[in-house]
Amino acid sequence: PNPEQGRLAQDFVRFAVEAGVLRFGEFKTKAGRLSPYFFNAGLFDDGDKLGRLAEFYAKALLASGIEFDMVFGPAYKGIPLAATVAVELARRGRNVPFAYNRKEAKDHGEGGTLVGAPLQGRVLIIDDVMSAGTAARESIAIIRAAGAVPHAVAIALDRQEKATENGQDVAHSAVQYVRHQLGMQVCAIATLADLLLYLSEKGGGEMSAHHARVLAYRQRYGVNQ
Ligand code: OMP
Repeated sequence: PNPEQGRLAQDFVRFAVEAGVLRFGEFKTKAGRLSPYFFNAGLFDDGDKLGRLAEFYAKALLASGIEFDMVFGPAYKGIPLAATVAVELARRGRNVPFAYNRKEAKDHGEGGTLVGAPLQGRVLIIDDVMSAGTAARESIAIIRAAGAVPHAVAIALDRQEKATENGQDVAHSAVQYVRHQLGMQVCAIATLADLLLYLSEKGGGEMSAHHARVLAYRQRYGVNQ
């Protein structure tokens, strides 16, 4: 990662901690792990925070050089993310079509489960966090079924932990799987490594304690980068 991306990642971790979106304590993850930290993107809960979040995604995406023809927001949490990032990209001179899915098919009106621009070309999925990779698989299936190409994924946080397959831990992370097995590009604003760097640089009693716990968690569930 270049210095500019490293700085953006540190700014983002600080923003997420100060906004109370990234918290420390004891949390159960979707995969059933007991985590000393949790990133809850639903807590970007006012216009200012959502706008700043979208700015981080747009900056990270533009710096990554990843090419894409449109953005897709997976229901539910990806929808406001993709919408606000599409607005921010347009503001920065990169106006692209936007679409999202419903979780339930509608049997009247416009029908179907897809809303917005038709899914076509190289699609960028915008989501919050990737841990074990369950959510990403669903979006990929939707995009393929529509005849478009699932080309890239943008997330706020890559937890860099072992994916699970049939309930078993495997050696690679979900992001590594998406990159190497599916051949897609992944842009993460920040990673677990960025969070550890932030905690170690902050130092002090409380932050050192968080750092130790997050490090222990990485030793147990983390992957080699
Ligand atoms: P996967 O779908 O297994 O990759 O897990 C990602 C999902 O886990 C997110 O969309 C959230 O629902 C949830 N999650 C977080 O939001 N933040 C975290 O820090 C950790 C998780 C998680 O449960 O792993």
